[in-house]
Amino acid sequence: MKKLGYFPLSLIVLFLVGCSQSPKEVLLDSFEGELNKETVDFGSAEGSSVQVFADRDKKVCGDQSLKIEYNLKPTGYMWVSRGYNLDVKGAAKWQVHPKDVEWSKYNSVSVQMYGSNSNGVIALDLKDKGGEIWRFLIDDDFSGWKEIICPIIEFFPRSDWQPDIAEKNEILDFPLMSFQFEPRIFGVNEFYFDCFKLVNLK
Ligand SMILES: [Ca+2]
Repeated sequence: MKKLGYFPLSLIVLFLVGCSQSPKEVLLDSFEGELNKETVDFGSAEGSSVQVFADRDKKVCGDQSLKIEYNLKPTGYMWVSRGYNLDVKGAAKWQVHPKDVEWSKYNSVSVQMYGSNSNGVIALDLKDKGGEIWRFLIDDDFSGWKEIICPIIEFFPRSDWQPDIAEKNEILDFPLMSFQFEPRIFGVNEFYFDCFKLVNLK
């Protein structure tokens, strides 16, 4: 009889382990290692320019952050992307592969941004499973590091441009495959980003 008593207990333990909660957040990209044209997908319209660097002085997660230096003309555009299915295959450097993320457990994206208090905006885009691009606008109204939390529900499909091959269904299809930053502040400027995470805001 005594031995039988252990059986339900072990079942309870198994049940508790099986129901253990997902991590509160998932660090997708800390921008560690080499950051260059082999590991970051970036570029600009003709006449504008953008460069990327690893910055070891300004950082929040790990040893370095992603520094973006650019010169944006009023008619120009740029992008700085990391993730999967991009033209630059080496930009697939997330710390977790998209297919291994429990996307339904998280409702927001979080990124550390080093602001320049320009009162302009930086677009943060997510590219979904079908290649459709979803946008969130970050106000650059602060100086120094700040955690920007972007509820996924507040991203909207870009109406100004989508890739030709995108499945433009206006449904955010998981898994997300890449993200990109596009400062919309003209002239010469620089920004730093670090700690690109998935989080769950209550
Ligand atoms: Ca980092």
